[in-house]
Amino acid sequence: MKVGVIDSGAGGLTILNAIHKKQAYLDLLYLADDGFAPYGDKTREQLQQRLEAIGQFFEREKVAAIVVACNTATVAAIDTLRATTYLPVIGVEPAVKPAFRLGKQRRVAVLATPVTAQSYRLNQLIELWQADSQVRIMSSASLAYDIDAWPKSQEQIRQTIESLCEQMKLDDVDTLVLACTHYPLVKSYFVEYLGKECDIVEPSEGVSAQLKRRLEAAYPEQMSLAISSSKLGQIDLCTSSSEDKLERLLNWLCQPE
Ligand code: DGN
Repeated sequence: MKVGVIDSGAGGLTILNAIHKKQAYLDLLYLADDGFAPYGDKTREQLQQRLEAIGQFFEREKVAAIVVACNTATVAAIDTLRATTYLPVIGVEPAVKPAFRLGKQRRVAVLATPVTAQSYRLNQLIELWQADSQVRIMSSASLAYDIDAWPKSQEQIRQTIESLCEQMKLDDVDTLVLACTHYPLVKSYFVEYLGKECDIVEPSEGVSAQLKRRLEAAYPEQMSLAISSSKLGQIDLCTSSSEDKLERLLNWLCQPE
């Protein structure tokens, strides 16, 4: 059974990895839509049209489900994708709930792209779960883009993270929610500046579990056969721009956290 996974660049690989770890029997087709990146500076309408086209691409590729491994695309366009494809669609939800479940009266920073940071969906999630915790939503317009340009942007990434972490330290942040799928790729930088005592949460395992539930509901017999087989699924990567970008994706896929 094949599942399509989409992000604007390398970020969705954090979700793809989590899926492959828990559901190695699935074939995964990853599309890095870097020909249209960054998603963070596109309008809602542009992202809706793009996701509709991507839904058609995955239908032609005969996938069984689509994972939108991108917070920005999820908040801006997942409803359009769901309305225009017959395939089950799974989105990313920022790991706000798990962050607040870590304990009461936390000082939480949620870091996202500007589109996600301003979204009704994120603000609603925070309102629902925050209880006594203090929350600061922070955004970066450039970080996801720079991560896609790694390694030549390494110094820029370091500076951006250092300055974001300085602000978090001033707020005594003890929990950081990475609400862009690109950010876990550079988690070690956040750990370096914030220290190990700051909890850093991200949603990849939750998305993988949600995908499993949706596949079991939609394809019960195929799933039970796939789970009981010892088949190792195949991972295919493609980009909407160039071969050069494909090589960079492979770098991230092969790089330990
Ligand atoms: N990985 C995307 C996200 O989770 O929001 C980044 C989108 C972008 O291209 N800026």
